[in-house]
Amino acid sequence: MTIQWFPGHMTKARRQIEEKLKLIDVVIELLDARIPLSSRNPMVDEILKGKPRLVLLNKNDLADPQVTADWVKYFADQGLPALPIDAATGTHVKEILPRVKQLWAHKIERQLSKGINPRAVRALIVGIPNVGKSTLINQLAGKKIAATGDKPGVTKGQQWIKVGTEMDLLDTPGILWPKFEDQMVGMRLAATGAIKEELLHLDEIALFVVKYMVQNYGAGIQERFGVQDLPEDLDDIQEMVKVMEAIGRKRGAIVSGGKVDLDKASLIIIRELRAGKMGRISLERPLDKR
Ligand SMILES: Nc1nc2c(ncn2[C@@H]2O[C@H](COP(=O)(O)OP(=O)(O)O)[C@@H](O)[C@H]2O)c(=O)[nH]1
Ligand SMILES: [Mg+2]
Repeated sequence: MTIQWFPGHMTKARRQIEEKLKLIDVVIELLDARIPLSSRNPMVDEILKGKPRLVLLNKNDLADPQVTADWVKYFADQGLPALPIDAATGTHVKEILPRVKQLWAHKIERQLSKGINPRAVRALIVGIPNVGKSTLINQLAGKKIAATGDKPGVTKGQQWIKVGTEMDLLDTPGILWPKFEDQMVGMRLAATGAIKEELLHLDEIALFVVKYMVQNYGAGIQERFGVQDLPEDLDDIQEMVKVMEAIGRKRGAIVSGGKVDLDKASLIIIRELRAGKMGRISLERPLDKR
């Protein structure tokens, strides 16, 4: 992930998506199931201007299934259908086409009633960097990948990928920027690997992860790292650092003199989280304070 977002880049990204929107019927908004709102572009409603939209909660293999179910309900309550998927393995990817068709069914019916042969529904994937857009495009393309080349009315350079006979997917996604002004959003993005960790201190990110885990997945920490007592006061940083030290000790992150190397411990915590080794963990809930 190399994009550094400056206001000029945002304007350009927005313009590029608006160009693509002219060509398409349905938008597929890709979010990270572990942090759906933090991985969402703050202006997405404004940019998409009421296009029919399917929300996909990707990387659901790493997210807490119960929390993901809460998010599906959260989006449904706002009138947005949402579907959890794993683009990497293709789990539930087959359900995307029927959902997209549902969103376009009214148009197809109208065309049929006028005696017009309906064309394939045209879709575009949008999302922030690293959310899995390319992985999903490849997964949807599968072996049936068939770039149809320059169709009339298609912007130069854009190609359509045929997903069966009923959906055409634009081969390049719309890239959106996240809402990093908010410090908690930045933490969640860094913890999941959506933004470069060099932008934040590793120990700060690890501290955030440990605090969230103590709050929501305490038993997991106790089992995996053999930490006996967990702090009751979530704002007691010294106690949280002790948990980090216990994890570091368990993983052998020791410097000479037997002290725990907190940087190393932080890296271990973040790596294990991202690899799903601590279990399926969500770092954002619909009811979290924002
Ligand atoms: N665990 C997991 N990893 C995924 C999934 N989808 C994508 N990834 C990984 O996320 C990273 C970014 O994916 P990519 O498709 O390049 O994101 P893009 O920047 O939005 O195009 C890659 O390492 C993918 O392998 C998923 O469903 N589960
Ligand atoms: Mg990509």
